[in-house]
Amino acid sequence: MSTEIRGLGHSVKRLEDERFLRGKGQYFDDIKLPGMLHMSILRSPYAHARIRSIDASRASALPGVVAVVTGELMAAHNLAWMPTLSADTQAVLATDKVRFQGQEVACVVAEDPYVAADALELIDVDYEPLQAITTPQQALEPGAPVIRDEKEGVDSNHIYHWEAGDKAATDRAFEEADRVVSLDTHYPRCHPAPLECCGCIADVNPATGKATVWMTSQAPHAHRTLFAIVAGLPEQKIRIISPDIGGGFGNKVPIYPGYVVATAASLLIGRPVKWVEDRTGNLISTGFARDFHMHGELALKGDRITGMRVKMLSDNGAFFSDAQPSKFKAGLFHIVTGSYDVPAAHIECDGAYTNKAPGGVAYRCSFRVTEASYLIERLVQNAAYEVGVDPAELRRRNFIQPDQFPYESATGFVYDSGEYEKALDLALEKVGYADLRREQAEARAQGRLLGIGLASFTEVVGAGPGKQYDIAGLRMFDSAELRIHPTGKGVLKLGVRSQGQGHETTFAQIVAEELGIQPEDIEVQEGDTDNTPYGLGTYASRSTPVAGGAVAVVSRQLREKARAIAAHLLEAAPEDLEWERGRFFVKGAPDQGKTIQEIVFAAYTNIPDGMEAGFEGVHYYDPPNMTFPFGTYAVVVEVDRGTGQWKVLRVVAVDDCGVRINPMIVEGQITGGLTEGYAIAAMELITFDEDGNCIGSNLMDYLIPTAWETPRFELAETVTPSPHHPIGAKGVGESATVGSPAAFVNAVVDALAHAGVRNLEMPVTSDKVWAALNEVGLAE
Ligand code: MCN
Ligand code: CUN
Repeated sequence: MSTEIRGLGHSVKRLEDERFLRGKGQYFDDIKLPGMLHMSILRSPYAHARIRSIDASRASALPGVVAVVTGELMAAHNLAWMPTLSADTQAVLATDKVRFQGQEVACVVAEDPYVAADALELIDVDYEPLQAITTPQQALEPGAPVIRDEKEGVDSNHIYHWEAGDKAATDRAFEEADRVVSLDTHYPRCHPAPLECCGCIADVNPATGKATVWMTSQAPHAHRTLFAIVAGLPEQKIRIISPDIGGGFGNKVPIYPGYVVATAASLLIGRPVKWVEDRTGNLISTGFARDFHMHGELALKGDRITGMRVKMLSDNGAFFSDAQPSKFKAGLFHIVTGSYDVPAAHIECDGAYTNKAPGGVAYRCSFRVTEASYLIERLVQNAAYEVGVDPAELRRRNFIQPDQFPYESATGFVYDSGEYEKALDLALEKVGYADLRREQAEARAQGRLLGIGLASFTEVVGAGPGKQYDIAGLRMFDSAELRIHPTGKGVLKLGVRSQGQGHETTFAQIVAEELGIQPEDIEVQEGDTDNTPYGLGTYASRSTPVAGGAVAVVSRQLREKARAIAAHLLEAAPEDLEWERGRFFVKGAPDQGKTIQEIVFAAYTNIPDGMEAGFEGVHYYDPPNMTFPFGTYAVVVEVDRGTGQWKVLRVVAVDDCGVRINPMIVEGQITGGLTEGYAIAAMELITFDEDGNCIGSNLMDYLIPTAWETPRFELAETVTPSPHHPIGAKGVGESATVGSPAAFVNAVVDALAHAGVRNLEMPVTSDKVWAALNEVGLAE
């Protein structure tokens, strides 16, 4: 018993990295099938235009071209439109109009990828350009051209109105307030831009009718069911394989037209069809993120927040395709009261169509928690300036207190656990807050501008519970199937799908914790729908809260079987046995025991009469609640009065995601998330000109940070277990991107706040800071 079992809390090196580091991962583009054809997509150059005609004859005549697929052909198979996860419809290939630049218009299927690309230029589309709408405000003006005029009874661009909270109580709080602090801000449109773009290989076998689709999917099982429903294919004849994925970040949750057309083309032609999206296609047409225009108000009595009011207008692009599992139109945006005990809150949300790519829920979002967290943390800082209390202190005075958990927020969430002050205090201590405030004052006296920004975020991750959260009716549970082979090593199959998060390591560690089998002895398999139990996929940091729960429960069930077998082997009563990790022994006689390996071997060779052979189990876990990770981030910046440039001096990040399975992987998640949060605050932005042309269609215009731009991060932790999760873990995959943008922006605003600056819009570029410096007379 000398080798330590590397269960929870061990920074086990990532088991999957062996193949990745050797360049031996298998991404969909590595797969080459005999007779495989290649598909390319013709995209609309216009943001809004009527299609008068499409002439594909020149393209079809190009040697090597096998087929040109148009909207008309898709319509003949009832596939020109598909349903979205937000109960809207989305064009697969345009028939009547194009509604955003980059929209899919036609596809070429050819023997060779270069021929497929060349043939695109030979497709003649006659467009009649229409006025493009590029903001939701413009979209809702009376008389604005109706983008979705194909929908019966639709005569405006308004998509939804949605409210949460108690309006009357909130109005009362504002009437009784002695101060109201407000902020208007836009969380800009940005893009997850994973290293690997999207794509698929569809292989419909003409003999068996089986459709095997390798695709970049964060949710292969749900996608299989949706394929079955949309295409009318029998579900057992669809196999979705999500192979290794080169980053998802939410970009690979939706079903894209490319997948649908490639599958239809393979079905019609009888040969495999591969579609590889290029970078521009990815940036201009696939799930973008954010684009929320927010107006927030806090009611204050003295230094206490007594009410919150939010009006939000969201830009959903041309199709309402938010891929999120709640019945709430704006996802989980109503977590906007954050870490604070806000007695009354009311939020009103409206969504509008514009001539931009659809999406909105992507990029480490927790389903709009990112926008919510940004708004409350910006507002609280401004409230501190107005009340004249230090921003850290105002937070402290308004936090939900540890004895208030489980805490029901004014908008209806029940927070599971939190110790906000502890995380704040640790961050303040690490960053040396009191000294920094002194330094800031001294620097100011010398004409230098230092800023200190805080964000004490609370997230909500881990959907289900199934009765509250579903995708197209599919309840948000998740599953684990564990099978240990006779030699005591085995396979763990999951319904989720890692895109880089390290599942092959962390989920094996949960088995190690519960059964005492080393992580190296458990192979974790995900992504193949014919080979894994049903699950809803990996997004919104739900894998650990949900699939992680399933792994713990199935392991514990097997441990009970192990007890019965051990009792048989030791000729003892099961209740007389005691468990220590990896071994059952007779109480009071520790040398009389059987290791888990001996017990598993017996499950195949020497079972008691009446017991089923084998050592395997499956569990479908429906969590009783979400988990609510939290933390405090502190950022220190210096602003250059001559240029408006700002430089990050320190970033201290305290995260609490409950019990950490693998601290190294958690730190990796936080480091990546902070990098993305910094990038969103500082440089990442997808904009459009007035004709709806996408500015940011390539990585020269859409700036993502390299190691060079990325600041250094100092990480720390507190551990407040989730009381309802089997191993006390909360999700962590999105926290840093959710929490950190406000900390960065707060820091820059803080540097200028003494001169009255209260807002800077993301991305906070030097020209915006320069303008602010000039406005308040601080420019040099
Ligand atoms: N973990 C842990 N202890 C905890 C919580 C998590 O050790 N208390 C580990 C997990 O076991 C897992 C990783 O940290 O190996 C992330 O876990 P979790 O928070 O459950 O998130 P998911 O696995 O569901 O991943 C989704 C999340 C999301 S929504 C986005 S967006 C994102 C992110 O993960 N996309 C990523 N991180 C990413 N990291 C990489 N490399 N690539 C992406 O596409
Ligand atoms: Cu919204 S990005 Mo993650 O949930 O896949």
